[in-house]
Amino acid sequence: MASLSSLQKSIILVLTILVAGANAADIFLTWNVSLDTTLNPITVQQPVITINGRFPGPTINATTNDFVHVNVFNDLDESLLFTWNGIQQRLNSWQDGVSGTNCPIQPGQNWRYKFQTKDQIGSFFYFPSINFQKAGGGFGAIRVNNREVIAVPFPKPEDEFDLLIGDWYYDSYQMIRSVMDTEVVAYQTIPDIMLMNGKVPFGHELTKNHESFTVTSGKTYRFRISNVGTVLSFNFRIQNHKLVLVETEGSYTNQITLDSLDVHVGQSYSVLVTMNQVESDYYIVASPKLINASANSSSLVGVGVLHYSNSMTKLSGPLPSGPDPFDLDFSIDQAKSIRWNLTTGAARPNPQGTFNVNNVTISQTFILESSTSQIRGDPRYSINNVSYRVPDTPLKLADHFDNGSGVYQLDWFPTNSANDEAAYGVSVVTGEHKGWIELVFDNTLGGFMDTWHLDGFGFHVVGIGKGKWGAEARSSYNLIDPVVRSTVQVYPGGWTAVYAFLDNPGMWNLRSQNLKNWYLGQEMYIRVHNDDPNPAKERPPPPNLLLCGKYGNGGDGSQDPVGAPARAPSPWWT
Ligand SMILES: *C1O[C@H](CO)[C@@H](O)[C@H](O)[C@H]1NC(C)=O
Ligand SMILES: *[C@@H]1O[C@H](CO)[C@@H](O)[C@H](O)[C@H]1NC(C)=O
Ligand SMILES: *[C@@H]1O[C@H](CO)[C@@H](O)[C@H](O)[C@H]1NC(C)=O
Ligand SMILES: *[C@@H]1O[C@H](CO)[C@@H](O)[C@H](O)[C@H]1NC(C)=O
Ligand SMILES: *[C@@H]1O[C@H](CO)[C@@H](O)[C@H](O)[C@H]1NC(C)=O
Ligand SMILES: *[C@@H]1O[C@H](CO)[C@@H](O)[C@H](O)[C@H]1NC(C)=O
Ligand SMILES: *[C@@H]1O[C@H](CO)[C@@H](O)[C@H](O)[C@H]1NC(C)=O
Ligand SMILES: *[C@@H]1O[C@H](CO)[C@@H](O)[C@H](O)[C@H]1NC(C)=O
Repeated sequence: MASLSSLQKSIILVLTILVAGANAADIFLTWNVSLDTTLNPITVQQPVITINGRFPGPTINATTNDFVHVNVFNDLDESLLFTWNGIQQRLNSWQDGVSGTNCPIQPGQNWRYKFQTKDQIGSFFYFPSINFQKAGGGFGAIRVNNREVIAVPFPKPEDEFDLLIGDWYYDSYQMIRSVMDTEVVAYQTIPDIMLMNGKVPFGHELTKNHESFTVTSGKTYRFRISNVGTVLSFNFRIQNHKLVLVETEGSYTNQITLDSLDVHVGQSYSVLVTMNQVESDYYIVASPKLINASANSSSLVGVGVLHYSNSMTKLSGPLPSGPDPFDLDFSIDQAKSIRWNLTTGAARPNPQGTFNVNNVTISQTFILESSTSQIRGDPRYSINNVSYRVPDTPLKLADHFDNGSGVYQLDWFPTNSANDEAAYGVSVVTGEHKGWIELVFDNTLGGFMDTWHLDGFGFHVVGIGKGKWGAEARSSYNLIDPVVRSTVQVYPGGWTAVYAFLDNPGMWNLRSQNLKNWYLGQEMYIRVHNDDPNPAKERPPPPNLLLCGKYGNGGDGSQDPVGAPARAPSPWWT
């Protein structure tokens, strides 16, 4: 057979992709979301948010470009929204499910999301975005698989496991929320326990069941690990086994072999683990960072079991030790070693490196400092001394009907330095459509990790450093192969810089993934607007658009039966 010319090959490739594109599937899901008071993941009685009776909720298993329809029935006694952490909602912030884009789904009501996993692959998770509900459950994994026609840069694993790990409180999320809503001191308690897929640590005194994975000797498995917690970063490791890092939040990474991996709140990673040890049981450990949790006394160390199918051994002995939890250099060095694999394809066959940043023109720079502040006596979290106040009317709705008028004032927020006075604000700033933005995050929160997330886009993580950021730091940026991800950590007293390409018109939430910080105001919105409908046209509102606030039945949003405020009114709003 004659060999094909490169033109013929290109034509075949294009046709194959067109055919594959036509195969995008529709995935229909119905979720009953309710409060379960009998599940009690730890023997303490507490309400847990379940989806179809499950905690964590069901995995969404999609492929690039699929349409996911999720019909959410809210059986809670309060309003609810889900957000799809890392799913970029191309041209469609209407489906993003945060307080600035959607009216909350009222108790007893349902609402159908329809979103596309457009041009994406990778590991993500979803969670309830309002009312501090994430601390009560309601989260679950999202997988976006490669289309058949696009090679995955490693052999097909024997199986894949979702592993959602996060800190958890013995107090109910409602109790913590009410403390934050009504008291003049912020709820200070650190979480009580680390759960793996909703299960307590192996051997824990509050033993219900622990998490366990059964594997076959000699095979390789993919673990999709997410930090679904509220505040604690953790170090993940498997006794005697190496982790081969392959993916993070939609990007294939350089494949590096690790003994352990730090995962910060809101982040997701895929690692490959080969079962090359003697038939036995092994510990799977997630130990918190920046906390003194001695390996075998603290509930804050998540412990699961890796069980070889022919193992007859019962697990005993000390947990495998990890890095010093206070050793930030270890963590920073590891973070810097995670690079984009420039030669592999992802959602499209083009190498990821086709989209590199080494020669881009930056059109905007925001320098964003996270801090705590007292505003009118209330403890709040801020960005540049401004604490976000959630308006009754979603920004996106106000934008659509009235160009934002009456709900927010565009570009009032100081994007380059802290306001000289601590203030509340509805912070919405312009992001230049099709411009590259440089976002610099400074963490002045004291001894706490912070993590940041922007809906709608990926972060090209160009720099991580100690101390306060200054323009000279730019010379240290990695512009060759920065990894692209949706959530980035910022070390205590340090900075992180990212680039993002604002090619996705919409109203996009920029937030701390640390739940308390977020709930108490550490968020803002970037409005990317495109006057020219060509070539990228933002989608019109969906036919089932919910109305609330200014546009609800009440008209002025004060006490609106259709759409209540996204959060319970609290004293400092008046
Ligand atoms: C666990 O506790 C025991 C007894 O207190 C101690 O001997 C052991 O070193 C501890 N193991 C770890 C990993 O800290
Ligand atoms: C959801 O609830 C409805 C009404 O109670 C019930 O008919 C349906 O079977 C439930 N669906 C699932 C998946 O649990
Ligand atoms: C997820 O979807 C892929 C592609 O359709 C399929 O091959 C795989 O078996 C699914 N996995 C699960 C656990 O359903
Ligand atoms: C952790 O323990 C070490 C040694 O006991 C101590 O020096 C340090 O202050 C502790 N840190 C915290 C945050 O408790
Ligand atoms: C990058 O991906 C390619 C497959 O596209 C693979 O062969 C190569 O080993 C990967 N490189 C690294 C450093 O992981
Ligand atoms: C970088 O940009 C400049 C100006 O736009 C251009 O002249 C040059 O060819 C670019 N270099 C590369 C390597 O793309
Ligand atoms: C909408 O608001 C923006 C920013 O406030 C302003 O520049 C623009 O002129 C307004 N457009 C209309 C149609 O009022
Ligand atoms: C934030 O505001 C407070 C007063 O409300 C002020 O004391 C403080 O200096 C401000 N922070 C910065 C970094 O300007």
